[in-house]
Amino acid sequence: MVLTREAASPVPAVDPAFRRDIIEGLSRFPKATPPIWFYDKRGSELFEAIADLPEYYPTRTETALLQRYGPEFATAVGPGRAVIEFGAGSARKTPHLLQAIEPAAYVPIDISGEFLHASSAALASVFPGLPVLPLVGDFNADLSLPAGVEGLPRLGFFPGSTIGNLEPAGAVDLLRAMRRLLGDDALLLIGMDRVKDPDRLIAAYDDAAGVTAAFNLNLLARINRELDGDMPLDGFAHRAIWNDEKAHIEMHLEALRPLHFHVAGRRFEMEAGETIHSESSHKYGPRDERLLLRAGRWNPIRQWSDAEGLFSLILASA
Ligand code: AVJ
Repeated sequence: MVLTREAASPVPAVDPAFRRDIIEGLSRFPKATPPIWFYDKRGSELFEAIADLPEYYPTRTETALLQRYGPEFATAVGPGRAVIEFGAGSARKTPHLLQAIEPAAYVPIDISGEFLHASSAALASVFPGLPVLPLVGDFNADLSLPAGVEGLPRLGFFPGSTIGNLEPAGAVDLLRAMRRLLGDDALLLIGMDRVKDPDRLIAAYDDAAGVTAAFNLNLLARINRELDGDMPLDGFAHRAIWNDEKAHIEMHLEALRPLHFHVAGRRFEMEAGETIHSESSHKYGPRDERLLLRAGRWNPIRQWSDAEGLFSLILASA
């Protein structure tokens, strides 16, 4: 029945988890929504544009590390592993890793199916002999790996400091779930963004061109479109603040005047200055990174960083 409806309609069905998370998040005080919902098609495109911004150092720094240390990964990891990438998105960094290590299969996992299938096809054409087995889903929920990787030793690849979106307790839970999913002989290569000068951090999340603001505000456009909302986009402003105590950047959508709006048939009100906390991005120091991994049941074995110490790649074993 669901299949018939989807085939007949060009509009994709609304994810019930999206509705639930947004209604719940707008109903609580302070208002807060999970960052996974940024990534509709437009949101994924805007994130790609963020990655190219002069102020947004993480993508460029991590890509340079992947390019530069390929031979060291190859030695540490060995050939013949199934590479499982969590939150693959456009998978722009992946070719550097795949080129270096001679993998036996590649499984990109992402919540945005449209994006995932396009990037998987592109990658498969660059690596003709490599089985590419994309998996659409939320890696924070329970997943099972495709049959094609059974019996292969795994390398989890979790770049981009995506782990930083989770509160420490959630990050530990996710690392443990990855450990269970990947098995006893697994390795994990994970990118983490370092604690640094707050001005540098704030600039990365509040760029001069306003791309991060557009990314944040796109959540409201998605809510209006998919949840029959009337949130006034001109009633909100993007804010990025550094919370030093929690060592994370916070993104908020701040009401510029008293607002009332509807989402999925419900009415909400906001005072001027009240915010929707839309994302936290945690930053880790060198010892924090290792402690987090060990709490998640992984043993850090190697670590690579740039000369300025902006970003870190860590290899850990199960
Ligand atoms: C994709 C979660 C790593 O936290 O830096 C970028 C998302 N948000 N600019 C990050 C993001 C605003 C990004 N991660």
